[in-house]
Amino acid sequence: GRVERVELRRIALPLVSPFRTSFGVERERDILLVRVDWRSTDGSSTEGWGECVALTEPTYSPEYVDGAQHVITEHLLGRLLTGDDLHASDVATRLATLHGHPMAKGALEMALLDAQLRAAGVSFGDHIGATATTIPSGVSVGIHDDVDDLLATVQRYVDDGYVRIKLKIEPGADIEHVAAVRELIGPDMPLQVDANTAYTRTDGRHLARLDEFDMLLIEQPLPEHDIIGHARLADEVETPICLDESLVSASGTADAIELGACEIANIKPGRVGGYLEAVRIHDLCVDRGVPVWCGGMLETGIGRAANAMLAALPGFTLPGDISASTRFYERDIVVDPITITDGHVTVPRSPGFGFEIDHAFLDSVTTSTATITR
Ligand code: OSB
Ligand code: MG
Repeated sequence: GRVERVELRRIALPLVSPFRTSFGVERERDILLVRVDWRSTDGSSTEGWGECVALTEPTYSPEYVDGAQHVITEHLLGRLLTGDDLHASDVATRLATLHGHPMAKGALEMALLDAQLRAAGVSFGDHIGATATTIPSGVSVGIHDDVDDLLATVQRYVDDGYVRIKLKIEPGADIEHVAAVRELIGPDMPLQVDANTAYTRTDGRHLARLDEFDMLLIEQPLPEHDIIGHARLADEVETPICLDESLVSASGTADAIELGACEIANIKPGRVGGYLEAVRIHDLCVDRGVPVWCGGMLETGIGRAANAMLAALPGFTLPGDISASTRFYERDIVVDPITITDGHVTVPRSPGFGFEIDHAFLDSVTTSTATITR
């Protein structure tokens, strides 16, 4: 089959409340969506959608949404709009001589996968052998200046039914915040923290003070390239060290595990170049006995549905950051947004990534549309 037409759509979705991490504050999500029209060899045409998880600024990783759109338009698409036999599983290989840009590449692969799986009438979950029908839902809680405000926010999420709390932390907003939240939620509720690279190698003793709060993991305490630093921290701190930003490929993940830097893995498809590489990382982590969970990037219903299918693989033994769409957005661009019931998300089952676009609402939040035809 071949890609006949690609639409790059930018949308703006206001967040229900500001989301603060150690790298900045998000108030509105500026998202790039990719729509492909894929024509199979039998002549039928199917539309597929991908979501690029790049943020507005290069704060989480080097990618940012304008840059992603530029590299897709000027460098990536040309390599996909040629020939008559393009399959989603070829996208990474076709783009391999272009360095970096995993989020941009992943969005293209996702759109193609969605189209081809819809054409075949197969869900992505079935395609990869995912088995769970529901998955436990965790929530990522931004940094709050005021501990009482933080406790009020956490209490709301507990009341909503979330089964695991993840607190964003940074130096100055860590030990006291974790202690207060642990006290609020009690000893049995799963709790973890995410530093988004805010600490340094010399913070081992400080971070070891978190051990008494019996948390699942500490996510990405050190800068992304500091694998050895994370390995040393894993020796100094009892709480398992989990990597997010550091893991950008399957081979790099295998190396980080071998070096003792990655006791738990956060898998984010966009960060690693797409859902197919995400499955490979899942498989190698299962092979090495490393628990995995699915991270999030404030996705719309497109990415949320896809993440839910991925997280239904058997190696995803820890609750992920797949919360209800209403955690971030008043209204979603899909017809049947992700919700939580008894703390769980129902895994979509329909073909492709299992969402349906709410076209009228999508149009109303669209800020620009560009079309590329071959
Ligand atoms: O580090 O996991 C992260 C959001 C944007 C960028 C990085 C991260 C996050 C989150 C939110 O923690 C996860 C979500 O989508 O719920
Ligand atoms: Mg993280």
